[in-house]
Amino acid sequence: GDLARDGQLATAEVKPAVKRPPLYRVVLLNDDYTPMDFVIEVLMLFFGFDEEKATQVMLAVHTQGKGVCGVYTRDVAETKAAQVNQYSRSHKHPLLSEVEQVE
Ligand code: TYC
Repeated sequence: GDLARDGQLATAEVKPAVKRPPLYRVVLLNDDYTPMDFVIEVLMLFFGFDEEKATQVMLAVHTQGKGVCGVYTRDVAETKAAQVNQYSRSHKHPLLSEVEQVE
């Protein structure tokens, strides 16, 4: 907006008061023990994948060591990662997820 005209600062333009929040990846880590079917279930339950897509993501993590499950705002990413880790622990599997900031 034109602040000189608005009677505020002598600056022609200001940023609109709308800004995209920082984004965070929820990453799933491979391990040697968690059953593949359990990983697929987690991906469907907490990230909304259908079975085919969940299988693809699981196999990508299995072969590449880690993989992105989704990209969210910080609170959502932290909540999903905590839910995955709690659910895995409660089922006695070592499956872990982490959160990393998107640069
Ligand atoms: N590597 C596991 C197995 O062979 C499967 C697995 C995939 C575990 C993805 C964790 O995030 C993971 N049973």
